[in-house]
Amino acid sequence: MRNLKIGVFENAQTNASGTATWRHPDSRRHLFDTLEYWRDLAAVCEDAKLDFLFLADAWGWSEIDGTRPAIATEETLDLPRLDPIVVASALLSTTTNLGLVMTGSVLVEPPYAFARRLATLDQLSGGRIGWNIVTTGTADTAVKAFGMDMVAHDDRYRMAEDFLELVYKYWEGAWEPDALEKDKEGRFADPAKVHLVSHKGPFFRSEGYGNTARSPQGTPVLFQAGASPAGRRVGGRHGECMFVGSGSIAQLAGHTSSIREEAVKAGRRADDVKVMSAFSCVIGATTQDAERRYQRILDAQRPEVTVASYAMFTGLDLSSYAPETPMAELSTELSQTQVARFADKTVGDVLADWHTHGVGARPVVGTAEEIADEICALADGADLDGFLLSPTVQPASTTEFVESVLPILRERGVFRGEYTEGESLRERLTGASDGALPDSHPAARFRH
Ligand code: FMN
Repeated sequence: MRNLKIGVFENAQTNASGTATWRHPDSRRHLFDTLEYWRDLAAVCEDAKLDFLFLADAWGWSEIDGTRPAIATEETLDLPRLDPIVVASALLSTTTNLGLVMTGSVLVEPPYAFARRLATLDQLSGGRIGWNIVTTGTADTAVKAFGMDMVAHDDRYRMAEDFLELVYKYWEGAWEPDALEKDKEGRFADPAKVHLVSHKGPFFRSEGYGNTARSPQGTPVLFQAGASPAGRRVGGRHGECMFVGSGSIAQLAGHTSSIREEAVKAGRRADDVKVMSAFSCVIGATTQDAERRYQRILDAQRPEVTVASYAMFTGLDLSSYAPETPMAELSTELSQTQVARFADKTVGDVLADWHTHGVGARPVVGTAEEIADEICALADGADLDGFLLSPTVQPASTTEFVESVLPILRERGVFRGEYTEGESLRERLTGASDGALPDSHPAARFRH
């Protein structure tokens, strides 16, 4: 019997993932810039005993031939957004068990400062923090904003390896877990348990003491979602939870086994990596009612977003190609996944329906029972550890899922009724016996 992990995908912005559903009457996403939106959503997730709320992120924007298209602003495809780390910190005091997972970019974040910010969150949350390691979608525009040169796709993954080694040294090695004594009759901390860190890598250098002492988990739970060969290698070596896009049982089974193979190649166990698939659904009282509700979501969107939206993820202007051009002829230094997944399609095919799904797939549309069946079939057929619920209209999609699908999953014994698996996010997600990374993880070698 599976014990599914379930998180909710969000972005601290109005639209995400290439679709633009913000005009839908039930959407409250335009209120993403209010604390109430996040507090209420986090409360729904925590009351439902979900594993975590995930805050995705990007730094750049949509650009075609060096110009930001007007429709990107009119339909708020990319900007404005809020900083997910700050949003997460605002939720620390409104939640007690819910995991808070956020994207952080190895391309633009300074690793020493980033290590301190995540350790602070992990400390104050009592070990509920996860980090989604990204090389950054929209890297082409983000680098301009940061005054940097563009870094090629696979070099960004080499940067990731270097960044990770540096932050591991601080999180795992700078302060031993029992360094703080806080003894007013004796001393505050034991100098023998505080270590100087030195790192000279191909991209990053640092020499110093940890600005923060060891937090409950040391290293926050490591999430990763890179799907290219370079991305999967980094994920197999470092990821504890891998996000994969949605797809058929056969597609997902292929992703899951290739991720587990990468983990084994890196000297870890196949199940050291938990695989969670993005999952989107539209629920109705009957199948026909669900189809009608899905059509209303589609009708709320302007298909004209497609060119700007696709360019945001890939830097490619599909309107500049003949519609019959095979997608297999295109290449990008941005998200290679968003080109490779259409290898059997033409530019015209993608132009015709990208706006209906964006980086995701068509949602599963049906009754709560049908959706629960699909979740169980996908988990069993593709060896998945869980799902990242990717809502179409927020917060309604999350509330409907929690109220109608979750009780069925509980009845079938595949989802928890209470938070019982330990205090930290790592214990809950990976079954670890305490909050620390296992000794088989590459970060463990930096411990004293
Ligand atoms: N990329 C980002 O830049 N920021 C994110 O927040 C982010 N979240 C993701 C969440 C999920 C569920 C998935 C499947 C992917 C996400 N990605 C995000 C994209 C991946 O990290 C990765 O950049 C993308 O799959 C392209 O990888 P590739 O170039 O290795 O193919």
